[in-house]
Parts: sequence; structure tokens; C-alpha cells
Amino acid sequence: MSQTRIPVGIVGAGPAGLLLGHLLHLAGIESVTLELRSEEHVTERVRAGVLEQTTVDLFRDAGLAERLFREGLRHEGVWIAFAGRRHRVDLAELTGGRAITVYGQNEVIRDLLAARRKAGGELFFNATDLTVTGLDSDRPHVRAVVDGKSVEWACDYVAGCDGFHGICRSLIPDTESRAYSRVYPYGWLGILAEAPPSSDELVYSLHERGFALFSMRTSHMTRLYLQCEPEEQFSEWPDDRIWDELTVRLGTGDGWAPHRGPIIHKSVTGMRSFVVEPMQYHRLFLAGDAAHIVPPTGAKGLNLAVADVWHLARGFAHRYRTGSDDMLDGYSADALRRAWRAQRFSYWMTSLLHRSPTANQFDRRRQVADLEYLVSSRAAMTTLAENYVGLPLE
Ligand code: RFL
Ligand code: PHB
Repeated sequence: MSQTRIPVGIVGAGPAGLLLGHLLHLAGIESVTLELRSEEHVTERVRAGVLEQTTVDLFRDAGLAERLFREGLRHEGVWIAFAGRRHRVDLAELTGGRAITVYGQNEVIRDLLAARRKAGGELFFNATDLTVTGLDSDRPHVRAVVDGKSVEWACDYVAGCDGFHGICRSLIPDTESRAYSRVYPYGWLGILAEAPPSSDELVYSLHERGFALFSMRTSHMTRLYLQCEPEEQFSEWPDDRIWDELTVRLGTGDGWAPHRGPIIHKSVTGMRSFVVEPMQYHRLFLAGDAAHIVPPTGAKGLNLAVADVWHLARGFAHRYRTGSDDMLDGYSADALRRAWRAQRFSYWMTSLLHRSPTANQFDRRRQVADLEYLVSSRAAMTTLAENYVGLPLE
């Protein structure tokens, strides 16, 4: 077995792990990244699409935004539809020029991989049987099997960026951590379709039959979601039924409807909120979905992973510049403060826009009143806008 010394061992090559590797490189700190799945799987899986202004600014500052600026779709507004009408929230006007950018997570991953490769970063895909030991010593060890060979790194620190189903969170003993969660009684059926977007901006819609979301990836690719059962079966949803339901739920009195086209991808996602506290255990730091999950309605998951990693990289930079752990020790509190803000926003957007199976007529009327207030009050729209485009870091 080969054994190497390295300052930071990173578990997981999703957005959190790859960005951390890049930011550490910019700070002159070496790391190794170990990913369970193949490069193709990590790059191709269809997930997030909305980047906050905060994320875009951070990518720009980290030298990662060249293609993002060229190909990303900057949206200065978003539509909220209910009771047969669409209402535009002018994000840029309400936030002093801030906006969101539609750029698929796949593209973010491609850009991060290119940056890691350019920097000569150590990155291993298909790394199985990963174990982490000695977290409470000053030299934790990360071991895995890569290409049939056992490999081992002796690290100063380990970053658990291995997503919600990873192993790092479980390395924190139950007695040392506490988890907070909520599971929602619905899911999202998502599709990717070869159809040009029929709106330049996203449409979030609440209909009697449930939530629907119109989004996009490119000028020829539409991304759409429907509220469904948490364990919905695809067999119940032939393509025509999906399009008919989207047309009904997104339809507004002005005749607007999504363009139809071949569906090239379908998925069902359960919805949950989850936070583990703290996000540090001795020399292990959790970041991204490994530490928290939000329901996708606020488009916050990837953005939150990015913010975590920014805080964490700053802590590591301080540690290797000064020898002090002070900033690393503040990481969990800083990251959790932002995570809880994203939790409350995502919970609010989700409750506002979904039809709960237990809602009675009172709840339905109140929900419409909430929406009417939102689209008629500048203060309420500003609250949505400033959270949606991303609160400042720190
Ligand atoms: P990831 O992306 O899950 O990456 C974790 C990586 O760790 C690997 N791994 C391991 N590696 C080594 N050893 C092990 N034992 C391992 N176990 C796991 C995994 O293979 C994986 O590659 O977590 P990360 O980096 O924290 O990034 C989080 C984001 O991916 C996630 O929050 C977003 O996709 C959430 N999300 C959205 N976020 C946004 O900000 N804006 C959006 O518009 C948005 N839309 C979405 C979304 C998520 C969705 N789904 C499918 C959950 C829409 C959907 C439908
Ligand atoms: C997406 O385009 O995939 C998307 C957009 C907005 C959300 C969630 C997902 O809130």
C-alpha cells in the first residue's frame, strides 16, 4: 500500500469537493480528492441549474467564470404564477442590480474539473471502500481502493464533501452531533426536454393541482418540474401526461404555455430539509449536502455548498499562513448561520408554492392571500429577491 502525506484529504468530487480543491490550490495548499463514482456519472447527472449572484461573483473571483459568462443565462427577474395569472418579480431592480444565472450543475462540474486538471490537482474517480481513521489525532488517515490498489494518505485535515448519502457525516459520534430534519409529503417529477424555452425567465406556479416550475438550461433545452408523490412511479407518467399536466399547472390567462419537445431525461426527487450540527468533528469538516439538504424550491443547495467551501477554504488559508486554527474553529458556526437562512427561505418558498395533502380550505385561502401579498408588496418582493439572488458571504 502506498502512503503519502498531504495537507487536506477531500472526500467527494461534487461541486463542494471540486471547488474546495480549487480554492485550496489558489491559496497554495495541496489536497487530494477521492470520488466514489465515475467521472462520467459525476459530470452527467442532471441536478441544479440556478446560480446565485453570490456564487457567480465567487466563481469570477476564483477565475472560474469564463465559460459561465459566455454561456450562462443571466435572469434579472422571475415569475410567480397563481390563480391563472403571472406576476414578475424584478430581481435586479429590487436588489441593486443583482440577478441569478442559469448554468447547469453539469457545466459547473466540467469547469471545476478543467481547473483542477490545469492545476495538476490530485483527483481519483472510482475510489471505493473509503475509510477515514484517526480524526481525533493530529494525523487522520484516508484510505481507499483505486484501480484495484489500496491507497492511503496521511492528512492534516479531512473535508467531508460526500453529499447526503456519503459516509463522512456518520464519522461524527451521535453523542457529539445533532440532526434536525423535516420530510415533505411530496416530491418533484423533473424532466429535461429538447424544446426552446417559451419564457426568458423561470416561472414558479401554484395551481389547484399542485406546484409546477418552468426552468431551462440553454436556448434549446427546457427543464420542468411537477409536484408529485414522494415515491412517484414513472410508469404512471407517459410523456403526454407530463406535458398535459405541465400545461394545465403552468397555464395562465395570457395564453402562455411551455413549448413541447422530446423528453430526454426524467427523475423523481423526494423533498427534505436537513441540518447536522456542528459541521466539524476534530479534524473533519463537513461541507455541502453532507451537512445539510434543502428542498429544491429556493434553488439553494448548490449555492450553499459553494458558500460552505468558501468559508472552509478561508479557514484553511488562515491556518497554513499563520499556524492558527482560529478561523477553522469558527467554520461550523459561520456555515450554519448561512445554512439556517437558506433553510428558512427554502421552507418558506416550498410551503408557499406546494399543495399540501393535509391542507384544508382555510389553508388554501391563506396560501393565495400569502401569494397576493407577495406580488403586491415591494417589501415582500424584496425579501424574496434578496434571498433568491443570494445573501452576501460572511
Ligand atoms: P454532491 O453533488 O452530492 O456530491 C457529493 C459527491 O460525493 C460522492 N461520494 C463519495 N465519494 C467518495 N467516497 C464515498 N463514500 C462517497 N459517497 C458519496 C458522490 O458520488 C458525489 O459525487 O454534493 P455537494 O458537492 O455538496 O453538492 C450539492 C449539490 O449537488 C446539491 O445541493 C444541488 O444539486 C441541489 N439542487 C439545486 N441547488 C441549487 O443551488 N440550485 C438549483 O437550482 C438546484 N436544483 C438541486 C436542484 C438538486 C436536485 N436533486 C436531484 C436533488 C434540482 C434537483 C432536482
Ligand atoms: C432548475 O433549473 O433545475 C431549477 C430551477 C429552480 C429551482 C430548482 C431547480 O428552484
